[in-house]
Amino acid sequence: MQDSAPQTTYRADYRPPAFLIDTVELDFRLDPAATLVRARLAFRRNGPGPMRLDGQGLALLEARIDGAVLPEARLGLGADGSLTVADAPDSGMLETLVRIAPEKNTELSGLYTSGGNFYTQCEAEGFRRITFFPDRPDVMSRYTVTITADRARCPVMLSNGNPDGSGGNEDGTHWVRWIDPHPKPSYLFALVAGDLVDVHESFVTKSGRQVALNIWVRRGDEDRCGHAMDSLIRSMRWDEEVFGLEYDLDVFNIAAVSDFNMGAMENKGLNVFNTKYVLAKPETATDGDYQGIETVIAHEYFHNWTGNRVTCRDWFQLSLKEGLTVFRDQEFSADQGSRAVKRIRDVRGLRAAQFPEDAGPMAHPVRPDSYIEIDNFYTPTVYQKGAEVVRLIHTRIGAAAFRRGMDLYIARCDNRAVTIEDFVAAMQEASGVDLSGFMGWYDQAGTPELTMEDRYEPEARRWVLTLRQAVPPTPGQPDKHPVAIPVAMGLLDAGGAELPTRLAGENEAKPGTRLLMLEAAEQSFTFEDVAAPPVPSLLRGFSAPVKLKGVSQDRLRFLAVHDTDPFVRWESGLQYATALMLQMVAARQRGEAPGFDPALEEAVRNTLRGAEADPAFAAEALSLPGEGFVADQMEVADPAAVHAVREGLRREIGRRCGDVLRATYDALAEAGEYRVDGRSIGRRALRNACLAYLVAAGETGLAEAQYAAAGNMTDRLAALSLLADAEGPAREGPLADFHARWRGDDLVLDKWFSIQAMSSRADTPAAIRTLYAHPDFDLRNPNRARSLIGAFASGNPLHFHAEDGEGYRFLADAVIALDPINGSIAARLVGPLGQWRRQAPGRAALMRRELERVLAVPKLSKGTFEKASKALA
Ligand code: B3K
Ligand code: ZN
Repeated sequence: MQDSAPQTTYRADYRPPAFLIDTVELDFRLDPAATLVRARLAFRRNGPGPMRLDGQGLALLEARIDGAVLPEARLGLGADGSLTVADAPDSGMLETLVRIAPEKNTELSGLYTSGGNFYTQCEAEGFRRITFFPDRPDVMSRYTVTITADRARCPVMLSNGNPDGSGGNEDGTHWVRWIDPHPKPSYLFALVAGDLVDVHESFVTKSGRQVALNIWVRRGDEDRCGHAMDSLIRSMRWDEEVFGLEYDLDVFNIAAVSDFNMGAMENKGLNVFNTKYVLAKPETATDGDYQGIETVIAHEYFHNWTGNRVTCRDWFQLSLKEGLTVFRDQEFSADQGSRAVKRIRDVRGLRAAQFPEDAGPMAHPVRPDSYIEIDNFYTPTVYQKGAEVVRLIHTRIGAAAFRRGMDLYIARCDNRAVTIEDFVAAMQEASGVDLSGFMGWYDQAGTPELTMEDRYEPEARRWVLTLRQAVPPTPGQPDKHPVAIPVAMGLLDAGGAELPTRLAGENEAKPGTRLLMLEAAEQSFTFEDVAAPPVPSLLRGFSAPVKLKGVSQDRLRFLAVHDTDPFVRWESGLQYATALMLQMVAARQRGEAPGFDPALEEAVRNTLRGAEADPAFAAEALSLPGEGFVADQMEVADPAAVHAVREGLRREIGRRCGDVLRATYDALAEAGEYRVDGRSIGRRALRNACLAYLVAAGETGLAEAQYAAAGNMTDRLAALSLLADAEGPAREGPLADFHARWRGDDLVLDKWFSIQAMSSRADTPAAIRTLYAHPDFDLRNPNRARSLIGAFASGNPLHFHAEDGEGYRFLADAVIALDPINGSIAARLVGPLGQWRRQAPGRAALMRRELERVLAVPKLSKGTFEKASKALA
């Protein structure tokens, strides 16, 4: 239980800061146990109110204004760690000296040590753990940073901006100075120091600026930086070409660290990355890892303009930078390879994480109204749904107007901390399109449901489509209003050919996909000159993040084969299979043995026949809907039944299509040099999809052989994850081999933990406990904690939802142990217990009990308190 109820912050309470800080001079004397931080802040009054500086866990040694020591009577230290200075003048220089202990910082927020080196993480509110400061994004300042440390311990010392001198001292220390010419909020401050080596390149911007690119890693990791560097260079070029945005400093540094709470951080000129999103070579990284690196490198780089140069007024506007930057990294990746496959993967991710969030206890708008702990709002809703909303605007106004809107947004908002309204206003002005109907997407939580109905009028040769929308109620938002939904669509004739379309009132028919705008709760669209009943293809490219209802199984089957839009082809197959699986689950629950739908066999054969053209697409089309996705469609989830049905289908497909699966598997055997390009990745994905079906049908030996022969991590891991479900030596041998081979490599060892955590074997609940006690398990390392606890709770619905509640108990035990070490990670991991409303009463009661047990812990972190209490509410 909390000592006092944590405070809620409301968006409506925003007030401009009482003081601005124009320049910041920071002076660090680094020491793991006792680092001294001297700060000189040039302040200036901006509005009413006292001078209040945020702080957390800082030992204040000295405070002066304009050189004069401030007596204790003028210094108010708040219970939250903040500092209030009484009778501050309207402008002046505030100087403080504080002491902090980086080596004791297990939260990994503020300044901390990892492997003996120093790193910072300041977003959202970590800078206050380094020095006293108005730690809010609307205070933008120019920073000069001087770092002094032992020369042997910290040969490399980095901060934001450009280097501005260095030198030695007689006591064995040395110093460096960094000046960042661009004003920035405190959350973008960074410092990295230690024994690091760099991999470097240079880049010439389109206007001719020479930029030194460095990736800083620990000695020995230099051979794993090539893909990150290549991705960085491609991102820099792409942003110039597509958005006209150029890099604005002389150096761009990336430092990789293995203890890191998230993926990466976009600090100005000094990105700090989780090693997971930097280090890769074929033997250690999967194709998925390579793609993750490309995405995250691009994302952080793109923040330089969307986030850093133009930043957020307050944290409620977080999606202003995150949604827009995810949209930009999605577009970048789409341009690197297959746009359709990229879209499919993004939609898969959205449905796996964001749709459930939007339907659960933590549902919140893309722009939330309140929070207890802002760290809890770095969510799939703010990121992925936020990107979808930017995409809606892009779809509505078109690429050219969107680019004009971006130009206007940046010109107008450069070096400012702004709001989502500023972004939408720029798009509206540049396009001349009224975008007010899109604001509901930012302010309402919940996934809209779109229902379709149609009728054909033969005499009038007319086809009428009626679309209805409804946004379900979410916590704190019982009533919703309609939003603007762009529906990209087309019509097919009975033979599958695309028809030109003419809406009533239009003069001539248009070929191909067109955009319908649904802006009311219900709207009908009348199409003229339609010779025969057409088959509609709706939401092409997933033109809006909604749930589409009312499409018959017959139409889905037809669209899965014939639609001209690859997304709808994939989607129709997925929806068809989902409906089928739900029927099979229902049959099973009635005690009937569900039959096999021959359409699935036909679909698999059909997919494999055309696979050569786009193997990555074929791999997507082959994979059955995930267990979580199917369970999400049920009123009351039944994870065990869903698992049984899905496994049964996989086995049956493997048996019936064994001939073509095997032929494809053999034909795709890697020949020649291993490559990480789109086509090679697609071929491996397809081959491993075939392998999974073949193993489901009993061909375990194939996976054993692949494991033993694999020359790259993608194939090795694909085989191992199948073997992890097997019985006896087929499993134990490879798992032991994998551990022995990679025990010195943290990122690879994470995979070893995850694979076992996600196994469907009956002994997994016991195995989880054993792994938790394994000498290689370390709760303090976020990647390791996620690799076991997160992989189990989010990636193993069968065992997480075990009837006896053991899965829930394990998660709660882990969260309780982790909370005092790293509350931010504990809060992230507790989430799955919030799904209790959709479980049967017995399981729901067990889940609630574990949430109550978490909440009863003394001194629970704010973040875990918020997640657990909202989950129970
Ligand atoms: N902006 C950071 C995320 C910070 C998370 C703080 N809890 C990474 C990103 O979105 O690019
Ligand atoms: Zn981001």
